[in-house]
Amino acid sequence: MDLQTLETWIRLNPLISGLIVLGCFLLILLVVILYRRRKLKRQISSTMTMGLEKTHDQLKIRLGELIRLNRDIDEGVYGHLEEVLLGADVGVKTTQKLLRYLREEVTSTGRKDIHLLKGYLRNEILKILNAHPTESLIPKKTHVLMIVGVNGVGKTTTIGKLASLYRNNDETVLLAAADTFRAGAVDQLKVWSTRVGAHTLAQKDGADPAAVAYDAVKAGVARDFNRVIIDTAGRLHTKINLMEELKKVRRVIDKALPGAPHEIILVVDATQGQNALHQAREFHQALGLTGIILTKLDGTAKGGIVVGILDEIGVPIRYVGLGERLEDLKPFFATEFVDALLN
Ligand SMILES: Nc1nc2c(ncn2[C@@H]2O[C@H](COP(=O)(O)OP(=O)(O)OP(=O)(O)O)[C@@H](O)[C@H]2O)c(=O)[nH]1
Ligand SMILES: [Mg+2]
Repeated sequence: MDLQTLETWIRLNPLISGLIVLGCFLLILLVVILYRRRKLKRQISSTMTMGLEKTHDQLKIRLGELIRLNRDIDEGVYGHLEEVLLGADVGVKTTQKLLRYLREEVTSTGRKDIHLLKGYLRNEILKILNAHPTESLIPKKTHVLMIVGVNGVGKTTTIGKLASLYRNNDETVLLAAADTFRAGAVDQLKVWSTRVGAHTLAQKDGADPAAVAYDAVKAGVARDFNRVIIDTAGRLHTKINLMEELKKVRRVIDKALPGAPHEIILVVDATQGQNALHQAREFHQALGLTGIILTKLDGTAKGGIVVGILDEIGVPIRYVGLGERLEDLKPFFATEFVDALLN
């Protein structure tokens, strides 16, 4: 068909040609959406896989040794597996639970082939992780997050990364420098703030942290910010009790905006192993955490701590830190985590 005939045909059949154009447009749109979704999924997976490389490699070696023995799953295998899980810092209690689940599954299926071990383990870990799902939160108009944790775990860095995620979502973000104890903490937060296009509210070093938090929340509401993120100190003068101070900050935030903070998130350093678990327990008892962020998973072969913390504390893990770059904070998805660990 030459161009002229096509023109005549289109003129005579406007409805059909319109529908064909619309169909082509929808098809292209669908292809673009699917491509972008795949790309996003791949990006998330690869950072997760890279960040968990040390734990993954360690598990691969240890489980590989076990599988090469080519025997049935028996008491000896359970014993070896216990060592492997404890070595990955899953923790005593959760390791016992995993072994119990495993025994139950092997008995109920009657299938003891050692080559099924990884698949079984995947199921049991997912059972534990899915017992405390991370529900997606609907943010409040001015959503206030209070970030807590002992010194050096990565609070301020994580706040910078979180702010970046929100900014990428076109949200306005105010960072409150309520760590007034450590010299340089305010400047560190300001650097992050500038880098990601957020705003900062700070007073001078040594100011009352609760007063900074109060002012920030009031300013956040008055200026219609979508997010207010409060950075806090991880250590105070020995005379002052950290938990009491943080409770005071929380009370004062509630006075500035009733119902806030909407999230109290604990940051823990995964390289600290069982110590991270103790911290999570202590902070949860004192403050009632709504979420946990585990940082520095890239720096440890003991990423099993994620499973132990979620199982023992029962507070959802919101994000994991997988490196020092801005894009190295990833939302936590159980299946993706287990796949990065075992595949
Ligand atoms: N490898 C790696 N390093 C991280 C990660 N998160 C934070 N860090 C590093 O941890 C160090 C401490 O981070 P900060 O954000 O200053 O920790 P903080 O909890 O605010 O420390 P204080 O303010 O002293 O209580 C920095 O060198 C960060 O770059 C991570 O996920 N992976
Ligand atoms: Mg800090």
